[in-house]
Amino acid sequence: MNRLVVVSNRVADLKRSTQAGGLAVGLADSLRSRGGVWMGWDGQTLKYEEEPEPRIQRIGDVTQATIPLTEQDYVEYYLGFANRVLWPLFHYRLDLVEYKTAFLEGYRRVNAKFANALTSVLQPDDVIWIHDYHLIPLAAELRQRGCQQRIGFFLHIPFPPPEILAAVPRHRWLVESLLEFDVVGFQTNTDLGNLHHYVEDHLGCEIKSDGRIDLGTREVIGGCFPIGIDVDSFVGMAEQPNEEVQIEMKRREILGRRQVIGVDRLDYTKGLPDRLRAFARLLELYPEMRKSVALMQIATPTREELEAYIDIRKELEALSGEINGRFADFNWTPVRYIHGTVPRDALAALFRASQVGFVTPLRDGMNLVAKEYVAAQAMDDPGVLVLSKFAGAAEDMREALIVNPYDVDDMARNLCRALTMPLAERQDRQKALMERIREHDSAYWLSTFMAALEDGKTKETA
Ligand code: GDG
Repeated sequence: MNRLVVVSNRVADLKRSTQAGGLAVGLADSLRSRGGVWMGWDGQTLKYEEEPEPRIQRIGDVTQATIPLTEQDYVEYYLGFANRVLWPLFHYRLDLVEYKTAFLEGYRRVNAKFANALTSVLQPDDVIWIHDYHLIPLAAELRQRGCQQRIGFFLHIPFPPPEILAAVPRHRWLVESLLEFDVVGFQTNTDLGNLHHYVEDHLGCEIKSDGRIDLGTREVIGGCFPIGIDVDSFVGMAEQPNEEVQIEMKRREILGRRQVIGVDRLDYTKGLPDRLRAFARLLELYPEMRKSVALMQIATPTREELEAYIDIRKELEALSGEINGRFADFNWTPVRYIHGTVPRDALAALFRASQVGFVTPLRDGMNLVAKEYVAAQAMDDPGVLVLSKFAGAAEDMREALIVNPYDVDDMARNLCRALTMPLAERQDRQKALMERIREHDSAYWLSTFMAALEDGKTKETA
């Protein structure tokens, strides 16, 4: 087996249990199982003239190699091109894109730094797996430095249709950079289809029947590799007694109250304002639900330096206050809005103690929370997943109640359906969903991507 070298913007803290964010969670599960090297930015900004050598640290079977960035890199590459251009663009939010040439320059500069650092760590038989939108030009940078190893790329977020992508300057350069990889992986068939449409329409390339993109001189494997979770480990966590959550659950049982739960990074793509409005609409449309159900929304702080994130935070605080002001009673608070981070085992216990998992992003690559909610349920008395049709997870998790996250009434009706669903139907849906998340778990994600990267095998040729 070749040594696996993973590269992503940040490396996860493998010793911490409060790590939020899908890439960190998904990759940590996979790398722990296979071992290898993980390279990324260490989160620090320093002043330096000469690029420092990567810092090497060994944790179990994983060697982490990290580099610092400068303040200018942070502003132009991370806050700028990655999070003011690519993140909104790839989530179909052209209204939030703020393109600047300096951002693009910062993006290219940091990718060159990553390539320099990586070159010092690489061995001839390594396979390299690069992650996410921060590092699209990295394969081209590595090839310029003589790197001959196989290089794969996985996009954790959606890939937009050509009509949206073509609105940003240098879109052709971006896609051509993507095609420098040997394998380009997406979460869903929709995302893969969007790349295929772009290369056909804008580059005139042919797409082969197995999804390979024919560039004339070489072929690129384009594939769909839905990310998953380590199901058994999450089931184990959810089954562990968590005293604080259990006391809280007993109190709710005595009062005959159910809980709807939402857990997200506080991001404008996650559809949080309309989720809260949908919960308020439930209380309006079905007054019998008042005092018998509450919404717990955990919104984990993220990218707090950006205006769009400050705005969404303010909007949510105002909305939850407004809903509570309107509906709360002296002994019932309809919305519990938590702006903070919860340990992973407590999260698992909270999912298990909640009768509905409410996952309504406006657009999401996959959404691991949907899979975690299902993994956490008790099979004899499971809760119900209400899931946005615009989450990548909806392509596979068809037994969830699928909703339109822009339609507040549709979400309210489905919440009511979830809260009143008979036990037998809940069990049937849970069984089917559990089978699906077990089939497409983190080990499957790793092995199918590796088969494509190491052996050139795709689903069609495997
Ligand atoms: C990106 C894509 C794709 C959240 N709050 C806490 C916490 N979390 C954990 C969740 C889950 C992860 O963070 C979030 O993952 P998601 O997949 O839901 O979303 P993104 O962070 O946007 O991830 C996404 C993913 O990458 C993987 O490819 O699915 O579409 O956007 O694991 O449980 N964990 C803890 N405390 C919190 O407060 N411990």
